[in-house]
Amino acid sequence: MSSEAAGSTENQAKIVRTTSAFDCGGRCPLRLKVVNNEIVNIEGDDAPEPEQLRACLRCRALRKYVHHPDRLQYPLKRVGEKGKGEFERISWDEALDTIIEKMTHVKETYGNESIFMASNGGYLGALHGGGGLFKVMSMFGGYTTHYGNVSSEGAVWAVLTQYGSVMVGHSREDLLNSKLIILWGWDPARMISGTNTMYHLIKAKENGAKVICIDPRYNDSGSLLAEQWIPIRPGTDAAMMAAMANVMIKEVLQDQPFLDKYTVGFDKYKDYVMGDEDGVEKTPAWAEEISGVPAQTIIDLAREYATTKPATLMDCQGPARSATGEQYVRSAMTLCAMTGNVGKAGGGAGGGLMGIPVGHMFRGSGIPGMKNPAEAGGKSVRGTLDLELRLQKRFHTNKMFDAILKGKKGGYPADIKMAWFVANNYLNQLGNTNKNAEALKALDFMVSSELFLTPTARYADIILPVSSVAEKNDLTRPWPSGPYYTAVNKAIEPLGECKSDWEIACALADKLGYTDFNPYTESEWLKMFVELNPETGPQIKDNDKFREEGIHRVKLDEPVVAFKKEIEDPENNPFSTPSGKIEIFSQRLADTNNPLTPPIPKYMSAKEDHTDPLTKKFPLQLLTPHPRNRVHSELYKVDWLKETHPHTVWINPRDAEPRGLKNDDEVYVFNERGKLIIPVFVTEKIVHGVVAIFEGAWYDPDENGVCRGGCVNVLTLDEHSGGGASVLKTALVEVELAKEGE
Ligand SMILES: Nc1nc2c(c(=O)[nH]1)N[C@H]1C(S)=C(S)[C@@H](COP(=O)(O)OP(=O)(O)OC[C@H]3O[C@@H](n4cnc5c(=O)[nH]c(N)nc54)[C@H](O)[C@@H]3O)O[C@H]1N2
Ligand SMILES: Nc1nc2c(c(=O)[nH]1)N[C@H]1C(S)=C(S)[C@@H](COP(=O)(O)OP(=O)(O)OC[C@H]3O[C@@H](n4cnc5c(=O)[nH]c(N)nc54)[C@H](O)[C@@H]3O)O[C@H]1N2
Ligand SMILES: [Mo]
Repeated sequence: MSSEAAGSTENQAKIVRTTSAFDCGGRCPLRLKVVNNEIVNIEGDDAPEPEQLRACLRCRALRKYVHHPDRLQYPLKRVGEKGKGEFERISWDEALDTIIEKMTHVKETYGNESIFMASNGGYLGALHGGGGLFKVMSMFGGYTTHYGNVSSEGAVWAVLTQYGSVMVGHSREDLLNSKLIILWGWDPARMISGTNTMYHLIKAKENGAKVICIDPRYNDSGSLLAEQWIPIRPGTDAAMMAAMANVMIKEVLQDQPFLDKYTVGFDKYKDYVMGDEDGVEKTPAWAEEISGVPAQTIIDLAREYATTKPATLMDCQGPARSATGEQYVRSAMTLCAMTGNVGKAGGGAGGGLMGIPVGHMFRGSGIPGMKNPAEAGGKSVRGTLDLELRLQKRFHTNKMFDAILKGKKGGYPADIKMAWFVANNYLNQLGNTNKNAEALKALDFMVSSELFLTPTARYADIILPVSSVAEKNDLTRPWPSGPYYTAVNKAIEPLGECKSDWEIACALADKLGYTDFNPYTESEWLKMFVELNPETGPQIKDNDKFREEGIHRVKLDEPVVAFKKEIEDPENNPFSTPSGKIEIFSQRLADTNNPLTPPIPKYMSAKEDHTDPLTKKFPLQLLTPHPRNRVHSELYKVDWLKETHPHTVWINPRDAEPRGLKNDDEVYVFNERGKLIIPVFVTEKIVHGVVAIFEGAWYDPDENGVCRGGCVNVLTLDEHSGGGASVLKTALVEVELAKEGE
């Protein structure tokens, strides 16, 4: 722990240099001022430009989260109906004994596969996160879990198809080398995407780069940086991209030598784009009809992108979290190759993930894991693009509640009796929340490890209170770009009887008699993680200094450029695909013969997009962006943050007027899955035919089933795309004025 004396008038005041561990797009270095076990003030990084990593509004409000009066401080058992929120304090012994009794009963009666473990990114530390608990459960004989990164599976699947690698990003200072930056469904002013990203985007703009924003919403980054906003109908990007390819091919603007040397299958994409494959040429006029983007705008952008070198097309994960999301990412990567921008400084490979292989290693470098015995057997999933193989022992993440409800009869690999939710609020955060609530009611036994009584935790039989990031020492990681490493330093003693997930795992292991579960102290573990990690080991020579400062900045000799060596020296550095090249056509996909995952990228329509006949009943497409003032549903309780960004539904005046809606009216937003009530924000910042509600507001159903909290997932689908993306951005809704008295 780091502490500096801070003046004699404030008794025992200390400054702790640390960071957060949220599942956020950044990682802010913080200085917490602590008096009498209370954080009284927060300041950000004090490094000079250009290294300074300026803290965001969420981290600046951290003390209101840590010390929130609603923080859970003691183990609880449910005494009322599921979901009603009536709980009674119990001891840790009673809580853990009850859990062990139920685990043992399920194991003996139904088998280990009937225990479901759900974990996500609520806490991204290396030691104190949920990993330890998963190890205990493996030692206990195993469990069923879920597959598919809820954030980015569409993008992950797409990059593995085309590049064979997830490291598709450039370090952010390379933006200064770009002449044209296309923000295609990417809004880093809000979702951050690396704490230093906006700084470098602003510098790039000052440096003369032109910035263009393509998004159904005039988003925060677009309004700050862009010279042009191109509004687009959701789910139609692959059509616009195919039309851009059409223009480039017709005007011979593509970088043919690059395509010949580094890619396979461009001819097949060309056949699709020129209409030789299916008789439909993918012209700008064709794409205008689908996407709503004027043909001339598409032509102009195609010419500009093909002739301005170097240029970077920054696609992201959001539009990929949709019914055909991987097609958007694959099409974007194809344009990056057609313009010869892959592997070049100031260029970009697309691929939506933006990670660089620096500052990446602390998550998952934690406790040595153990194979889950309940997943033994089955066909190998290594290197496969066939989702079915990945789901032979697991549930798809966005299907976990359907699987709990339907079990083996519904075609899932297990019948679940008991579930443990660790560091997630999935009832609220996955598609189709009303159905999710039914699934939680159907469980025989449920545990939640939480800091707050979240909508998910309200259904638990036992709740275990978890310490916050200010109450432990750990290592965390910047998300996704670095280049730096961060240490979490303990600022205050745990509130009440809170324990970290790791401490809970140790206590459980102890009661189960696994005596060798935790052979090291906290500081030994953390030191080992740094030393044994092949990346940090050689970098961080002085662990004490690193912990004291809470950060180690990596000095790069030159900006990191994805696939630089593959492009500069292809003979010695093939791409990690079967062909060793960028696979615009994928034989692996051709072999799976799945119409949802064609071997070349294509525009495809989908259920609940703008072409669905259901639009007659529910005519508006629903966007669900990530909230500026929260991390998903975390920080929801913090009043300071609530004030910065009132929860509303965005609607275009052309859609508001015929419905008789004006600003601040309370409206219902609904479809066949659910209904919520929310004030309306009438704005031209969203395209006609589309509405937006930020995800993460807490589910709060009234007696009529109307969600008073405005949780957008009462409206979304619990489905996945062909490549495994959670379909959280494709849904149709209607909006109407809420009736008086309701
Ligand atoms: N403040 C804040 N930052 C966060 C998070 C948070 O909750 N709050 N969450 C973090 C996490 S876990 C993740 S995964 C990332 C997510 O980051 P993203 O996935 O990038 O974020 P989203 O808000 O889902 O979507 C980005 C943008 O895509 C636009 N969009 C939606 N559909 C389409 C489409 O069909 N076409 C086009 N062109 N654009 C479309 C949206 O309007 C939005 O502006 O953010 C991280 N950062
Ligand atoms: N409609 C729609 N839905 C979405 C998205 C979208 O774009 N649209 N985005 C999706 C994405 S990208 C993501 S990543 C998911 C996020 O889904 P979740 O991970 O379920 O969302 P969070 O709200 O971050 O929930 C994290 C929970 O962990 C708790 N927590 C914090 N620290 C700890 C800890 O140390 N231990 C334990 N046990 N708990 C802790 C917090 O209190 C919080 O309740 O949401 C998805 N949901
Ligand atoms: Mo995410």
